[in-house]
This record gives sequence, C-alpha cells and structure tokens, in this order.
Amino acid sequence: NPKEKLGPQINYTITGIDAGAGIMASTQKALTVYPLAQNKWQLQTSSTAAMTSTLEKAVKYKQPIVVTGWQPHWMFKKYPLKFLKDPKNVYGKAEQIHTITHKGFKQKNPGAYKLLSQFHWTASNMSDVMLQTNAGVDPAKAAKDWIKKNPKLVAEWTKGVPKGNGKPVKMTYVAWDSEIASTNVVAQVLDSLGYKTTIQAMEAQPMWLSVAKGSADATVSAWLPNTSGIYYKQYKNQIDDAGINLQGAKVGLAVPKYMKNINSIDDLIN
Ligand code: PBE
Repeated sequence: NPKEKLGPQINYTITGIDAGAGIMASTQKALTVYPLAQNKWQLQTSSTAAMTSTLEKAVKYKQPIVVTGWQPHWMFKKYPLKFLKDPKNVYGKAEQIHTITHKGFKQKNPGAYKLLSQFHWTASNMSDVMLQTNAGVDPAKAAKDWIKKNPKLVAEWTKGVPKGNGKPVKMTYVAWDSEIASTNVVAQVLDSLGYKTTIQAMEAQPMWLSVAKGSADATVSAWLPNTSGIYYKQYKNQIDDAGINLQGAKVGLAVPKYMKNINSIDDLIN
C-alpha cells in the first residue's frame, strides 16, 4: 500500500552488506546526517550475497526494500533499481576505482607496476565479466574469456611492459563481485607476460593493511575518494596510488523503481 508509511513496512531497516565495506560506513553517517537513526532507522549488516538474495525476494513480490547499492554491479542490470537522491552528499559524487601498491613495489617490480598503472577499463567492460560470474561461470574462466574478446584494450595495458620471467606479484582484493572481476582479469594478463601472480581475498581492513605493510604488493579495489577514503587516509604514507582503473563508479542507497514515492533519502522519513 503506497499510502502507508515506508518505515513500519520494512521495520525501518536498510539492508546492507559486509561491515568493512565503505558503503556501510557512509550509510552509518547517513543515518545521523538525515537524520534517519533518530527516526528509528537502522542498518543491517550482512553480505553482498545475502543482500542481493533479500532484494531478489522483495522484487519478486513487489515489496518495498532499501538496500546499499553501487555501480558497476549486476544488481542494476538484473533488478529495476534506482539510486535515491542524496541532497546532503553523504556518499560523494562519482567515485573512481584506483590501483594501489605497496610503496616499495615500483622499485621491486617495475614491469608489473607499469602494467598495473596502465590497467583501466569501463563500467561496461567490468559488467561483462560480472554478468558471467553471476551466471555461475568460474571467475578465472570469465576473466580468460573476456581477455580473449578484448585484445585491443589488453594491448594498451601491456604496452612497453617487459616480460615477467617468473617474478612474483601478490595481489589482494575483497570478494565484491566488481573486484573479483578486475583482480582475475589483471592477474591473468600479468601471468600472460610471465609474471607469477597470486590473488588473495580478504576483508577490507586487512587488505589495506597488507598492502601498507608490503605483505601484499597491490590491489585494484580502492574506491575513492569517498568509499575507501578512511583506509586511504590511514595508510597513505605506506602506499602508492598507481592511478585510476575505472571512472564513474557510484555508491548510495537504492530502491526498486516501483517505489514511486521514494526518490530521495529524505523521503524515507516521511
Ligand atoms: N562496494 C563495492 C565497496 C567497494 C566496492 C561499494 C561494496 C565498498 O567499500 O563499499
């Protein structure tokens, strides 16, 4: 019933993801800024898989739901979602995804660093891989297929990069669908030049710490300036920003389009 208030219908709950995600920290901030928390709203911590499955059920029965949403992600292709307006700009405007390495990595492995700094693709490229993995294709296989279909772009990344001769590259990432896609693709391109790349999934905080300490060499998972901003600030002296690998990412709260009266975060309170 659209005339009924939204809060009581969904137990004043925003369905979130893993606690370490930047979008969760931003949403905590939104709870105070808007002020949702004062109006009984809360953020539920879960995982991307649990959030998208709750979303799928809601969409199936056209029930209201508010989720933490971001792009690029297949959820926007699979479900009729819209971002809520964020007039108080808690989530920032467009985000970029950066490639971050340990401070000493450029010197230790200049070839791999060069490739990592030349890695860039579009939201649509990334979505191609994500749609495959979402359909059940193994991430390594999805990455391999994508690389085969995109030789021109891959050639830009490998341009002027020397052979790896077995030099190790330790990459770390958080198992968000977007980063599963980018990390697998980059690792395979590195390996195709003879580098020996390992990829290890972690929670966000230990991932940043590993790159800062040098127990990992690099990550392509840094959503900046806002989403991973707390980690970036904390470790900025021990890391090197190798550049933007994806432009125009976006983070916020999202609802299904059939929730016609809810278009802004402010609308959650009324
Ligand atoms: N995300 C996807 C992450 C970054 C990548 C938006 C869920 C986050 O830290 O919120």
